[in-house]
Amino acid sequence: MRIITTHKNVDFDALASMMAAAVLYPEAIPVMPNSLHPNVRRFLAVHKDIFGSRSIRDVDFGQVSTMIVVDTCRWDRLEAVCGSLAKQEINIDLWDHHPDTGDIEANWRCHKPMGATVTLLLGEIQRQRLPITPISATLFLAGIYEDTGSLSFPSTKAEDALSAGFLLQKGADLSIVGEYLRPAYGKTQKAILFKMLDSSNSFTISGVKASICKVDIDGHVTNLAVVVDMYREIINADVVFGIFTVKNNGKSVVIGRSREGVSNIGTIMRALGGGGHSEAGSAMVKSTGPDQIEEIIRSGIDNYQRRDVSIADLMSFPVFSVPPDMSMYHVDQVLQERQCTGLPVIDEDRLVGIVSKRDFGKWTKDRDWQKPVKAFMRRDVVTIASGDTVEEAIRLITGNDIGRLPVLDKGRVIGIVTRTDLMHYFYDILPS
Ligand SMILES: [Mn+2]
Repeated sequence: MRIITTHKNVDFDALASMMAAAVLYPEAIPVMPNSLHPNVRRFLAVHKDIFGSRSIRDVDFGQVSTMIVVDTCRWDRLEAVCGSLAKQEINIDLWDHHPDTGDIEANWRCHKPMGATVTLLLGEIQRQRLPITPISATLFLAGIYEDTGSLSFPSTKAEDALSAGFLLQKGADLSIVGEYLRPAYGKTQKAILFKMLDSSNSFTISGVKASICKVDIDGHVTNLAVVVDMYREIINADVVFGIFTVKNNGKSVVIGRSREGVSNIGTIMRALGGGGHSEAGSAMVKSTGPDQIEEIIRSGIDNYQRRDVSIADLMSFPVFSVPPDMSMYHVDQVLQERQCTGLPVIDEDRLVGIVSKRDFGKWTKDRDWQKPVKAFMRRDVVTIASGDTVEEAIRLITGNDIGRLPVLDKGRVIGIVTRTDLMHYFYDILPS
């Protein structure tokens, strides 16, 4: 078995490098360390299905023949269980940009000073002309931006900037990159924050503590979203909006932030021609003045109903299910036919378990294929009610590390919500 792994407390460069390595070594399995940087955890809560990986707990290290190590060159930066490999006769490929030589003795290495490790891997991906998707390009760009401070750190190399250009050509989405990285906060941003605090205007609508700030700005200002985040933290409101109007052309950038489950910023921003999700969103408004924008926002907060988008709007149906006595061989066929990674197990309208591709890894003997699915399914199924919120679904999927939630209505399964459905919601491509 060939595995790809990286350092503990996985950051965006580490995650991006693992996934870029997966492009270069298609037969190797990315293995995720247990500890993740909070930004990466938040990113994977939504993108886990796209960037598939195996948890380090599920790897039999005795079976590893090759390990591709990215973004570190030291054993003590890997999860402790990888240490057993140090004594085994295995082949190691290493990709790293850290200046020290480290103690991992690789059979082959690409180890050079570079702003980000993923830049090294992207060099090879470009050389081999391997295809990458816009979503991968977005992750790779987040890796470069994180480790180079958006190409501003002195460690940045020309290759990092060229790779960033290449990724933008490949469709990398800067708004997603910005959403997940903690961006820079400089003098201009600080001045705007002070203006917001000066003109702070808080009020309560339908029990929600809200604040809308109208601020004039001189021209394009980056990272206004960070300013709005900080403003919300300082004044401790549930919902805040910044309306930033450019003095010479009258255009406004509108940015909204909300505490979880309090409002739906995305709906309000769509009314202004922008977009977003329940907790964050933005719009660029051309022909409406700041006072009128404020009116639209106020009525949007007022109209908000917590069940605006419910699980019933997101779920997939009809639900394909299997009976508990079906053999694993047939279950596997159904999974392949339906092109899904898991199925509920239903016995006469009653949900009795759930089976996922993961469960197929539990046995090694061939005769297990003939055993019924009930011998392998998970019985403690986490479910959600059709009227529940998207936030609740995200909490359940992330908290339980599961890929799908059967949706129940009066005890019957009426749909299923997968991590992919949630991702569509995040990217604002709700089925209408
Ligand atoms: Mn790095």
